[in-house]
Amino acid sequence: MRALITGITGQDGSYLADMLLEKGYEIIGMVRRSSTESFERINHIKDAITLIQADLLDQLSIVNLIEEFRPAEVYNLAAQSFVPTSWNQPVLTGEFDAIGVTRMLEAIKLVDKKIRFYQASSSEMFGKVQEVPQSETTPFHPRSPYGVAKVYGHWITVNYRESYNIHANSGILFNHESPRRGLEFVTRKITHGVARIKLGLADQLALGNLDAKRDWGFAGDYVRAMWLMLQQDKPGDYVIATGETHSVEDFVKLAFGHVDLDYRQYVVTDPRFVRPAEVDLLQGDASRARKNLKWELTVDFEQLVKMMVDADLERLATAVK
Ligand code: NAP
Ligand code: F7E
Repeated sequence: MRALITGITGQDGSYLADMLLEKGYEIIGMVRRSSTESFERINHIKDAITLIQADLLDQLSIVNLIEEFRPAEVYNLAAQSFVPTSWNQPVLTGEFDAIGVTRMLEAIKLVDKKIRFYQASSSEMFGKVQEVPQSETTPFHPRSPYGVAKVYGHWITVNYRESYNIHANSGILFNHESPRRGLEFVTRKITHGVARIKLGLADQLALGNLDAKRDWGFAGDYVRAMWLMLQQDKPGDYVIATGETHSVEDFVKLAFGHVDLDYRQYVVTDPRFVRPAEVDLLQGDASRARKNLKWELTVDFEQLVKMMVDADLERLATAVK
């Protein structure tokens, strides 16, 4: 089996590549051209995979890539994925996260409609939530240009499934984290901050809204759900979530507590990290995935927080030696 992964240098792409390699897949990774290559998350597997340059903005580069390698499965994980950036670069976010999905689907339609497709949709589509918990039938009300673009990506995936009978799947994934999470996202910002404070490298951590609630899971569990969707006879839409919700403050408390520190002595709030429109509460209902995909979690909230703090402590301790 051959799989194409866009966004292979990102958090999810790297975990998905690890898992598919273990299953014996041949992996083609799509990377965009950059003057400095940063393959930190896939350095450990780079000799086992094939990296090819193409870009979500360039239709022909995607068609050529799919035509040359004829993958059986395409996982479209590439995106501008940081919500605050989407207010500063709304047009580019739309190009990548909305129209980019159409470019991927058009390439599949042109080359081979039998190729199975996974689209990385997001709980940010629920935004100002219309019900709690959120499931596949909950109406969308996105609160950022990122969320709006992802709604387009979701519906164009559904549309190519219905119009051309393509095995096109939309995974509506709630927040998922890991030691490979980008440093700007709140979980990693916290665990990296905790490690720096514990090692005496910093004495403060500036955050935005501590009251926001998220349904946080482990990225390794979530990439397994992506693969499971593409193994089903029928394509579909699936919410992937833990079903639990916790505030940013809960995460902070647990992370500092893990290294015996009282967060109230270190955390300050900074209006620069507050968003123009917030998503206050996310909590997913993954019953369909558990039933149809037999998908299960292996890491709970507390284990996730501790895993991330320990990994940052180890990384920083090695770096300062
Ligand atoms: P990430 O770490 O930010 O990775 C994003 C990836 O997209 C990187 O490999 C990046 O490449 C690539 N990329 C961005 N623009 C591109 C372009 N124009 N052409 C080609 N590649 C491009 O994101 P992630 O957390 O792994 O998330 C993976 C996907 O799931 C994203 O679509 C995200 O929106 C979605 N999602 C994430 C979560 C979550 O909680 N993590 C939840 C729901 C949905 P560079 O290395 O070159 O920047
Ligand atoms: O923010 C609050 C912030 O940036 C979570 C992406 O993977 O998940 C992610 O989007 C919450 C928000 O993730 C800071 O206001 C407080 O309420 O970690 P985040 P996100 O915006 O939920 C979804 C599912 C995706 O699809 C996205 O691609 O934390 N918060 N203080 C802060 N957030 C950040 N980043 N920094 C702070 O200092």
